[in-house]
Amino acid sequence: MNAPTKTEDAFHELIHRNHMWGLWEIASQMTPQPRPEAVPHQWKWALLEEVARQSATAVPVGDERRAMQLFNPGLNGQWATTNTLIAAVQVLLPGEVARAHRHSPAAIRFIISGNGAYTAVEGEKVIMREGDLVLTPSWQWHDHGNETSETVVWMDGLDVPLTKALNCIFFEMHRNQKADHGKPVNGSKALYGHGHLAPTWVKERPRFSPLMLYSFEQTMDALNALRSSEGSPYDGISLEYTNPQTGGPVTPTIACRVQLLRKGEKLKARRVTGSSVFHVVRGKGRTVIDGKPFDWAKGDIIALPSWAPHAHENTGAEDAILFSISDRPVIEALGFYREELA
Ligand code: GTQ
Ligand code: FE2
Repeated sequence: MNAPTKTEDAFHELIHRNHMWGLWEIASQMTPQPRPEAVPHQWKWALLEEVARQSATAVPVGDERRAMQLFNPGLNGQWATTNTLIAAVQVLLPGEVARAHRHSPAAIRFIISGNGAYTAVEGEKVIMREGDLVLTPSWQWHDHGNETSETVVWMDGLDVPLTKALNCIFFEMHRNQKADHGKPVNGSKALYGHGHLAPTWVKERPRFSPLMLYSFEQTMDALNALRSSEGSPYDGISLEYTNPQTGGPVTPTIACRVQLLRKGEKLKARRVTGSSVFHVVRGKGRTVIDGKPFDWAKGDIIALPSWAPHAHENTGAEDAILFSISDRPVIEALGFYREELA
């Protein structure tokens, strides 16, 4: 589709030999609409769980984390779940520590199973529980540790493909296994985790949310409080995790959402610019993407490319809850956001 058709007369040979192409040869790349190479794809929990289980004995936690990176089948072996985002499933066994490091790509974690392990972010030990969202914004030192007796599994989400495309990848290993954990445990939640009430004496305004832990308890309280509202006909009761100082997205590049699809709820189809990755927190349902049904259940992870028409439906006997990450902050900042109702 994107390969130029070579017209090899003397003139075209001259320009090609000298690293030039005529616009007339490549104009088909200026497509009327986005044509992502990434495809809609689903990783079922039965598979992810089996891989997570086998990974525990197959690979140690060395300097690199035991994180299975989900490669989009349409992206030819690139480190990418969508064109801009990577999702992974990470496993940390009792007693393990994943070495401290920092990188320019931002990361988020959504805890799938296991309670009480920690990610230390720039000196703050953040205790992770099932359903929590934990941030590791750009260039923040972080190490993970599991001082509990149960294995912990979480989904990572990072903007690695975007950062790579911009040629802005930086990475640094810490000289120590653990960075210093000098700040109070869950300190950012104590300071910033009060919804619409933010401390006035704090003068720093980082580019990312200063709150590192968004607890599942608060998420469920909000979803339950709103469960009898109408919500969005496209997204149901859909809530964005926000920066408590600004009300904006949690990081400049990655937005996080959680949405409740009530029993029997069938949402309307739509497409938007920008890509996302969904993770099923609870319940059963079906998302039709580009006309293809994806039946999902707890633990599944689904890649949704830009501009693909999609419609969610709860097909189970209970509430369904979806967590998702997207590149929407970038799309909006650049003026590229569009939506089209199907
Ligand atoms: O846990 O810090 O899936 O640095 C990829 C890169 C996880 C992490 C990933 C990372 C991490
Ligand atoms: Fe990392």
